[in-house]
Amino acid sequence: MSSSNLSIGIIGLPNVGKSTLFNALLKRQVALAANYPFATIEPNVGIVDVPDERLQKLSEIVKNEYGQRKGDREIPEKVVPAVVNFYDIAGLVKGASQGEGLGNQFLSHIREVDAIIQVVRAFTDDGVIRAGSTTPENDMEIINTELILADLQSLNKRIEHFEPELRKSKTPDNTRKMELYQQIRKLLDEGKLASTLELNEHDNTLIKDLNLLTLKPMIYVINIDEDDLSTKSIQNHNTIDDKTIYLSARIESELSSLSEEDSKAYMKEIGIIESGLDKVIRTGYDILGLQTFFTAGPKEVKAWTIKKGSKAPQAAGVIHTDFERGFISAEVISYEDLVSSGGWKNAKDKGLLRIEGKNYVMRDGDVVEYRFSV
Ligand SMILES: Nc1nc2c(ncn2[C@@H]2O[C@H](COP(=O)(O)OP(=O)(O)OP(=O)(O)O)[C@@H](O)[C@H]2O)c(=O)[nH]1
Ligand SMILES: [Mg+2]
Repeated sequence: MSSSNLSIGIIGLPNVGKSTLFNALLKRQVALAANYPFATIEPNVGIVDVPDERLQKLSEIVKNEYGQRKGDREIPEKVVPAVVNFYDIAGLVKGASQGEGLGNQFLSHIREVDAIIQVVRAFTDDGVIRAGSTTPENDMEIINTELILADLQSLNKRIEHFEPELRKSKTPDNTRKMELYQQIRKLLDEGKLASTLELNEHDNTLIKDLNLLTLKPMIYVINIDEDDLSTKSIQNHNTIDDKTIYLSARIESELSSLSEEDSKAYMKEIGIIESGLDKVIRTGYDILGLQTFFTAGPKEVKAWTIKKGSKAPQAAGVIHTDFERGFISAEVISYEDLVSSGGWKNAKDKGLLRIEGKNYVMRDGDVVEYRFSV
């Protein structure tokens, strides 16, 4: 899946801290990537590990079962986390949908990503110019309005072209398409994001080619003052709204260049409970509709990424296409069961290892071994 990593674009008004956040993500990656090749595809694209404590635990279990070392090699030889691509997209200004600034170019960059992080400025710094907005709420409105206007343009164009086509070919799908176009246009006209419409899988495939910006999953990162961190991060921790993350991009940037130990001590000092970056990455992974399964052995402990709802053969196909074609069965144990048993041997004795067939729907944290024939 590494060639087709899902990607998250960081968007927002100019000077809100997008690049500061992006660079913090990359710095963190460089600091972590001792045993994993760090890759920047382009200056503004970074591949970032998804933090997952379970990898560490699984490695310990593998060590217990297979021994600490084999010759001069440590076991497991490799630990490979799941990854997500982040894109640092230049600032979007009011009027972008009308070509203001580098409007169309920015919007086309946003079109390429699978999900969006919208950075909103809530820090005060007279030294940093605010581009066209005075409050965080206003920031969000400006950005969302531009996305909505851009989508309205695509949609109006589409409806115009689609009308004659529908007259010629009134299939159920075509009729449904037009219905959806109209419904979404109405929402956008009311200033709402297309993502507020609940769509089933089939509806989604019907309108997929429009590649609407406001249909993409989005989270807000509120870039707050250092002084507000302790209160807000606690509030945030308890909030049910998991689509909003409060952090200070500047502090995250400082933290990401510290050793793990120093970073923890500093976090404690300023009252941060959880790394803002970790939260950004995990939430991003989650809104992309992704989940993780693991393979674990002496050679490699690895987190694999699949869409929620994937079945066992599809998941096998992420490892290798042969695995999907020749799929026979999957030997599955949940991460929790494996940890509580302390290893496969015990788990097997307790009857916790399951053999699952081709209709098994994968669960997050499944530890899997595939049987296949080619
Ligand atoms: N005080 C404070 N300043 C910040 C924070 N985050 C970013 N800045 C400053 O704001 C300025 C702009 O930050 P960038 O990260 O370059 O902003 P950007 O959103 O990438 O801007 P564009 O790429 O121009 O759209 C820089 O001078 C940063 O140092 C923060 O959390 N607190
Ligand atoms: Mg920038």
